[in-house]
Amino acid sequence: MSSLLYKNLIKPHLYNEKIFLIHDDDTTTSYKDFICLASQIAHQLSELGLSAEDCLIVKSPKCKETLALYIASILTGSIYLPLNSSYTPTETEYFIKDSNPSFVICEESESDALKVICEEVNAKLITLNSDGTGDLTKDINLFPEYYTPINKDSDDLCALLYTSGTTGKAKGAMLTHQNLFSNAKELVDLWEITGQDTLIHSLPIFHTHGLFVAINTSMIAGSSIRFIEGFNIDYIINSLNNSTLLMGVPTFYTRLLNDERLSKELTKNMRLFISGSAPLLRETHENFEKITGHKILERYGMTETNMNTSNPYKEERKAGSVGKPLKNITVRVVNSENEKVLKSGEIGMIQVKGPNIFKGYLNMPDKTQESFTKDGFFISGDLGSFDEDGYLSITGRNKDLIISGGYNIYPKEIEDIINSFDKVIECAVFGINDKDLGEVPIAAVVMKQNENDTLNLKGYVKKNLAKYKQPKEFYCLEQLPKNTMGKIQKNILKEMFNS
Ligand code: MCA
Ligand code: AMP
Repeated sequence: MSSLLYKNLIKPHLYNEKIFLIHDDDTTTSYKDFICLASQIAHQLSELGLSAEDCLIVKSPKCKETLALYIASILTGSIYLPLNSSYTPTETEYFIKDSNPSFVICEESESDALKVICEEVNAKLITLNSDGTGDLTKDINLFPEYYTPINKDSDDLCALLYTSGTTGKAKGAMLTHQNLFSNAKELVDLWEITGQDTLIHSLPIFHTHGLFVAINTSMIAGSSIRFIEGFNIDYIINSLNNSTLLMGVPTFYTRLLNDERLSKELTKNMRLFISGSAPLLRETHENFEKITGHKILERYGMTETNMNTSNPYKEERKAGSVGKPLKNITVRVVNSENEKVLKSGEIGMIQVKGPNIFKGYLNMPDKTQESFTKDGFFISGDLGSFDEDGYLSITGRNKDLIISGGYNIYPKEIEDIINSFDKVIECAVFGINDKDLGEVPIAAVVMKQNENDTLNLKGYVKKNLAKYKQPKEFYCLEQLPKNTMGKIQKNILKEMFNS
């Protein structure tokens, strides 16, 4: 019995002495030792009262122990909820109250701020710091190194990942063992990932990309991972020689292209460069090929669906396209008004169906229902078209979303914060082009008479929002452009500020 993820990610490695993680300081952790650590953490949390079906919030920094919490969650049958470690306490409060966890793991420096919130929902707060110290690991060696896994059906929940809709209110996407396993297995087969691979892992591990795409595929294939804390260009450049795989957002590739050390020679041992989470410019694709000889493989996914399409490994990888639907996944482009399936070349709404699609949004049956068509397709909110060879291109979005360096930013959430500042009448947050991050958010603000107080406004925003969501600039305007219905015209603002 056990679970699909246990059988495929954990069990094969119980006695595997092979290197799993290569750390920044070049020390290593074997698969066997990593799973022992995860098992000890599972024992520790079970002893403290974690049960199968409980929600486990993990907001600790990227380190071996944080990753082991994911595996401990699979062992204990709990529901793993990773959170961006840079969220402010105000942002975190919403997730804690909405998901009602029994445990919250955070850095020591945050525990005072989160304590009161955890008490309100009766969640236990445990600390874990970036160097692996904290209450979680203090006496970890006292616990047994084997944990008998809890049985789970394929359709049981395994993880809860928050993502926002057009309303700006974050919704917990419920993901099952089947969703995660089927998708990762398909990617392993398609991208031909094996035990010979070494992946450069420089993404955060609280999103689909860095956690499920990167970690699940590596563990299924038995690959090694260079587990880097953040995007460290020197470390990455130095790793290219003795690695085979890189998974990144487009910013990784534009930053690599800006580095004079990037060359054919440096990347000759690399097998595959993969990009996703945000649009990869055709120009980046082409320049990368010119300098390295490698064609970046672009794929397309969402939190609710994992990966939907990918360019092929062996056949043509097209610049500007996110490739073809994965095996067993149906992707169609429809006319949003009459639901008619469109022909190649015609642009419409992208809809997806398959074993990868999530179970629904936590405690939001209406939102869940609205997100599916009558015949069971998930409505992505992305616009695109197929070409004659069956390759999909994303041409736009039907949702007010800014993607900055691969992080999704929902303007409504930022506008709500700015509008709650007492000197603001109204505002509009929108994305402008940025060479490094693709897009960055900026704000156009109408202040009350004679109250041009952007300095205090910035401080207020800083206190309430994670760094990546904070507008890079605040512009005070006398009024915002509006249409006859009174709706703010963000397209005009974008034109005004996109120099
Ligand atoms: C950092 N900053 C940002 C971002 N990252 N601002 C806006 N957007 C960002 N993404 C801020 C920093 O706080 C800093 O502010 C300044 O910008 C420059 O920081 P820098 O050190 O250059 O940035 P970094 O730390 O190197 O980070 C850039 C990054 C990072 C490596 C691109 O953002 C990143 O890892 N992005 C990946 C996100 C991801 O994993 N997305 C997958 C989502 P200051 O200078 O003022 O201090 S999953 C998904 O989308 C779907 C399902 C899918 O298909 O994969
Ligand atoms: P998330 O909120 O993290 O689930 O973000 C999913 C969204 O990221 C998708 O709906 C797309 O809008 C966008 N996205 C992901 N991959 C790509 C890609 N390769 N090209 C363009 N947009 C992408």
